[in-house]
Amino acid sequence: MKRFILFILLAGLAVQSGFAQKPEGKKLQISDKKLADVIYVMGEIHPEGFTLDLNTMQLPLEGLIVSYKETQNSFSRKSIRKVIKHAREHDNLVGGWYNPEEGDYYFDSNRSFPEDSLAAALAFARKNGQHTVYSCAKGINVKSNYEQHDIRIIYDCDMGSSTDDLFALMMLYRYMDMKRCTLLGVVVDRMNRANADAVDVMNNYYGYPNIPIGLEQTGVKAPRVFIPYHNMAYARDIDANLLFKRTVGDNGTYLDGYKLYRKLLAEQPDKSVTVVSVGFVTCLSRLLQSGPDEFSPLNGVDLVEQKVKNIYMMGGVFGDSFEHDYNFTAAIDFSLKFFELLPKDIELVFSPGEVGDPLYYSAEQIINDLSWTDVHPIKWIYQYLVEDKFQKMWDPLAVINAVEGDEAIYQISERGWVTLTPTGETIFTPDPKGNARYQLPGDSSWCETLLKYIRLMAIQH
Ligand SMILES: [Ca+2]
Repeated sequence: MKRFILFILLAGLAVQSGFAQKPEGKKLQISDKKLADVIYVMGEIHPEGFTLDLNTMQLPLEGLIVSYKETQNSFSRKSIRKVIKHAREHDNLVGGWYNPEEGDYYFDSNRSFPEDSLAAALAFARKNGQHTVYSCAKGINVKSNYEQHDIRIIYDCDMGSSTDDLFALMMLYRYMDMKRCTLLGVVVDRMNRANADAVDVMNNYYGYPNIPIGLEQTGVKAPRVFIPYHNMAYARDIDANLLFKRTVGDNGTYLDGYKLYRKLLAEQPDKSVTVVSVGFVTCLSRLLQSGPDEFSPLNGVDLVEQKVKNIYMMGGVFGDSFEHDYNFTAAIDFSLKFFELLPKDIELVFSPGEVGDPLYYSAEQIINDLSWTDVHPIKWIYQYLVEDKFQKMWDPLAVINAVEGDEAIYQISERGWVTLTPTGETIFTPDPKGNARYQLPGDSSWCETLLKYIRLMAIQH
């Protein structure tokens, strides 16, 4: 019925304003009263929210939509005229949504930013006291209402094999752009200088050239490599010039991974550091086994206990899957020590493989999303090293969880304790006092939304 009413209203408008034969570039002349009727019915048809372009009377297919503060709290039909007035004086965009808790419709005047200008859209949203930015192209909301410099992250990855480590790192830079976290440092737990050099490339490419990098010196011997992109840092163009800038360069050195942990942790306030571990736990294990040094008089266990708040880990098998976890089993001796020594009051949230398994980011999508530039470290991999493949987005799920929190996006298990067996099984024992929880797999629409979110981040530049 409501759709029918809207059709009548729009048909009336079309006749009245020559909508059907609108000459290019000519704006519609619609009375505000008629327009208010249309907008109110739009609200009823799209209780989840809508945006209407008053120039074209179309719903925009692209753009990051943010509401203006001036039309905040414009609810119910009587407020629409004021909203229209503001929109006409500004961007000619009107939005609306239904608030079921208050049983009323809200309307606002909106501004649109290009889809690849998320940081600018979020800054505008904060300035205007708005909680979310809506991406028309992706159909998802991005939270915007706060800055979180106090989320201090150390990112610990096995760079140099699967590309999800790169995408997770890309997410962290984007979150930094959005002022949602502070990346204290990157620990590379897969041995080989080239893997740390790849992080140096990423730091520079994304505008954070001075984020410290540590590199595992005595970790897993010759682990399996899925995509051999470790030579990315040395890629050259046809004139033999290096493609990517670096800070550390060929002559610089990297601290041993656990040493960088010690240095960074010693500098931070107590119980303030979040570790995102998406590779082997070799550096974490060596950190826990370390003694006092030039950075801290504390031993590793005490230093971690004092400084670390929580750890988000890509790993573990808790659900229906019988496949053994890769990250823990590939470095089983280190992993067993890690589980043995980790102080019991440090919060652990696992992101099991099965949660990220359905998030396929195809090579074609990746190249397409990075079409804003010719030269890009991740794009280079898909242009020259792999063809016609996809990457499952496991690692970004730990990053998103660490930055966005435990409730907003994920379904998380009850509390319990996790123990690791010598064959690499992760055993979960429920206990309300336990320090561990794990992400539960989402349905297909959840997976789609998460992949869209990662892709929205990838197009930012
Ligand atoms: Ca990884």
